[in-house]
Parts: sequence; structure tokens; C-alpha cells
Amino acid sequence: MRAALLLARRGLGNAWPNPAVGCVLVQEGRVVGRGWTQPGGRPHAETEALRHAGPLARGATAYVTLEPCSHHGRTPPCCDALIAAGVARVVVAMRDPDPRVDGRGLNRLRDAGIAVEEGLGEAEARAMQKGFLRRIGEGLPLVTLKLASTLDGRIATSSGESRWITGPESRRAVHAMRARHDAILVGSGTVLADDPDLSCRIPGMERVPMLRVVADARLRTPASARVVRTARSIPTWLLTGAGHRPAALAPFIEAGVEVAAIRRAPGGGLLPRPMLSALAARGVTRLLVEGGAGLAAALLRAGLVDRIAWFHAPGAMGAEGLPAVGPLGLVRLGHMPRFRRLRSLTVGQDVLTEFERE
Ligand code: AOF
Ligand code: ZN
Repeated sequence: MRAALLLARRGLGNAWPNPAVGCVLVQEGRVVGRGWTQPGGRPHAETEALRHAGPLARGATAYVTLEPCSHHGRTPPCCDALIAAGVARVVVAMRDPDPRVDGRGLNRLRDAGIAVEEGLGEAEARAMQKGFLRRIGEGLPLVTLKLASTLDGRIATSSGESRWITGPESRRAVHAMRARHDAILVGSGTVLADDPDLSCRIPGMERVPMLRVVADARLRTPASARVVRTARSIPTWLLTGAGHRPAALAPFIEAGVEVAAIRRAPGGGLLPRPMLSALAARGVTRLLVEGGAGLAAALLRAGLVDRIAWFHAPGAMGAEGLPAVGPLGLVRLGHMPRFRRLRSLTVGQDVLTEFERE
């Protein structure tokens, strides 16, 4: 199961809208098949492992990180494939909460006379499937907020200089982080200030089917922005308020950007929850939020940040620097959003700390 979990990890960030599942087939103590959910979610992990094992699957034990599916999707159910291949025993880490499956897969295997065990490595599998579980259960993606600042939490000088605060190692680490997420979200302020392309430029990892999303209530993004110009090669979404003139939206649509209207808050910004549910409805399970200060504050205020990945660079800018997080309207300490530290690591001269919501 540990091996299956490691295989499953390969699908994080590119299996969406499906969960990233891993499968290992073992015959008399020997691994005869390995598989993981392929980019775009199909083929499923079990199909891959069975294809790899061929006739050696007969009588084997299958270790799968999620209950094999029982529904007819783009291909026949994995249960049927396991039964047809003559697999003798199936060990699953956890049940699939997708209402189309939800225990039916396990029942079907049992009915076919296959020995079924549940719960091995369940905690690890749940942690890895958190994004999928959130999308299925709550209609929201798992949200990781990435921040890169000075020790005193500043992301730009008063004159707007921000390149570069963190070192090259941290910037590479951010690219790897993008590869493990389904979509990257930024506010229009970040597009205006940095004109980022939000791609993953690590050799061998460039092809992840990543979605870039810009939250831009007032349509401030220039059509000349890099994310707009490259929208034909990397899918790009512009979330904006309702009521813009068609002529104002036309340059984006012509460039291949998908435009969606999201309800606005009384203050004018887009409402965080409808924004995230629109992304989940589109299949996003793991969302990386890369700035700026306004978007970070809006999500924190709404209690929608699940994880924080904070890169601290060894420098200080003082109070005139631009803070990483905008106003939270906090008066009482008891209302402060709190997180617990998951891990801390050095990245070149910087320190990356990962936190999870309490
Ligand atoms: C498996 N193995 O590797 C994965 C599964 O749209 P479809 O037909 O591909 O089905 C998607 C559903 O299949 C998804 O919501 C989840 O319940 C399950 N994912 N199942 O047996 C896999 N990725
Ligand atoms: Zn399946």
C-alpha cells in the first residue's frame, strides 16, 4: 500500500477532476503490475496496473489507495476489470465517497468471490485525497495559500519593487508546487504588478493540465498580459463581476480566455465562496493561491484557506513595505485565523513553512 500511495502522488495536480489513485498488483510476493490515475483522470489506476501485469494478474492481490469504481464512465468499471482479470484479493485504503461508487465497488468485488479488505493506509490516503474529498463533500477545492515575503511579511517596497525577494531555489520550489495543484489563482493586482505567466517550467513537468485563474472584479487585466497572450497553450479563466459590456470582454474571449461572472461583495470584490465553488464545479480539487494581498485577506476572512506555504527570505522592509496579507478587520485576538505547523524546511537562504488550518 505504501508503494501504491507513492504511485498515487504522481497524479496530484494532473488527475483532476478525478482523485489521484495508485494501484500495485502482487503475486507471490512479487510486484507484477503498477498503475496510477493518468492525466485528465483516465485511464484509472487499476486499468493501468492490470495492463502492466497482463496474465500475471490472475490470483494476485491488488493494493489500491481508493475503492475501485463500479460505475460506467468513459471506460467500464475497474471492479469488472479486476474480476475479469481473476484477481484473488483486493486491499483498499479507503472508500470512494463519489455517490456513483460509495461502497458499491467493494460489494461487487465481494459478490464475485474476491477477498476484500478495507482501511490499510487510510490516514495517508485521506490526506492525499483531501482535495477530491473536499470537492465531492463540500463543492469546494482544497485551498493552499502561497506567500513569499521578507521576515517582516512584506512582498514589495513602497516603490513597488518585488523582484526578487526570495532566492532562485524558492522560485523553483514554487514551480514544483504549481505542478501538484490543479489550478493557480491570482488577483488582478498581481497580474498588473508582476505580469506572471504562472506556468511550471521544471523540465519534465511542463505538461501538467494546469488551469490559470485570474480574479478580476473590475476587469483591470490588460489584454496584453502574459496570462492572456498564452491562453491558447495553457487554459486560462477570468473571473469577473457581472454586467461588463460585451465589447470589454471580447479581447479576452478572442485570446482564448474563458470568462465567468461571479457575484460581487458589497465592497466590490468577488465573493470568495462563489469563486471557489465555480472552480470546484469545473473539477478543480487542489487550488494554489499565489497572491496578492487582497485575495489572501479575502480568503482568510472567509475561513477558506486550508493550508499556507510561506517562504520567508532573510531580509526586512519595515512598515513602508507592502504587506503580504491585506486588512483582515480583526479586533479581537480570539478571531485571528489560526494554523498549525506541518513542517518547516530550508530552501537555499529562505525558509519554507507549511501550515494547516486548526
Ligand atoms: C478508480 N480508479 O484511478 C480513479 C477513480 O469520470 P470517470 O468515469 O473517470 O470517473 C470518475 C470517478 O471515478 C471519480 O469521481 C472517482 O469516484 C473515481 N476515481 N476510481 O477506480 C482511479 N481515479
Ligand atoms: Zn475505475
